[in-house]
Amino acid sequence: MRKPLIAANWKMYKIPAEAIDFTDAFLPLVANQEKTEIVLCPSMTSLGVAIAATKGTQVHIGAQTMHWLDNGAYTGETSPTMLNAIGATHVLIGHSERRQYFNETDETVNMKLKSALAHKLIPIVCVGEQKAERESGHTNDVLQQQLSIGLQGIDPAIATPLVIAYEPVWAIGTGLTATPQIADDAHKFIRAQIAELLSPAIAASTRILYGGSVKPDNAASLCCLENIDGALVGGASLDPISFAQIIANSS
Ligand code: G2H
Repeated sequence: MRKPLIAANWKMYKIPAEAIDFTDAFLPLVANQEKTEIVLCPSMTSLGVAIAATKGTQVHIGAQTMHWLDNGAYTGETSPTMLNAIGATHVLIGHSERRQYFNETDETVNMKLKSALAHKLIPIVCVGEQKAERESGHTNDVLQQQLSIGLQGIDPAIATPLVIAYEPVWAIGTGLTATPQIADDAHKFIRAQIAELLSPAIAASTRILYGGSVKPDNAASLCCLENIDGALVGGASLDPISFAQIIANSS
């Protein structure tokens, strides 16, 4: 049985005071929500206040990225040990905006994933095809490549916390959403790849989230499908009421 997971990706929004305003409004709305794992991924400067504000609640805090090394001369980077030290529990890896604007590759995704698992951070690895790749019929090739490199050399013995987010790039922040059928087909393909690359048991327990213009009114139709175990939500997670509605509508 896979516990549904709904994660908020706040991207480069919300200063610490705004993060606190959010948690003040949001926590009472999800106080009785036991069925879903809820994760907020604020920017680095709001991680600390979000962790303090959610302490003792069932809401977890994750980072939007991290370096794979524990420390070193890497100006501007944040390490897994730093995330551990402040109490972050999850981390997004390889979001398409990181791949597009910050040169992240399947190889760096792989190094980050290994590091996150070794540091007991729950990794949410993002994959997904561009519009042209879908239109030319190459969606599965792209997913296969992202996963085979991204998951290369992962020890199945420590891979159980792995979470994958399928985010078709053409649906991110565009208002376009994959139809439930498109999303479920992609998730099914991803699960089959995980079975091949890691093991059938890990494939069966891995949560695969959908991301890309998830809103309160489309959450139910996406999240109720067999292979969809939750959502990674960008724009609609910035408002506490809308994000709480997505969680309620998905369960
Ligand atoms: C995809 C998603 C969250 P949005 O980037 O990761 O954002 O819901 O705004 O499309």
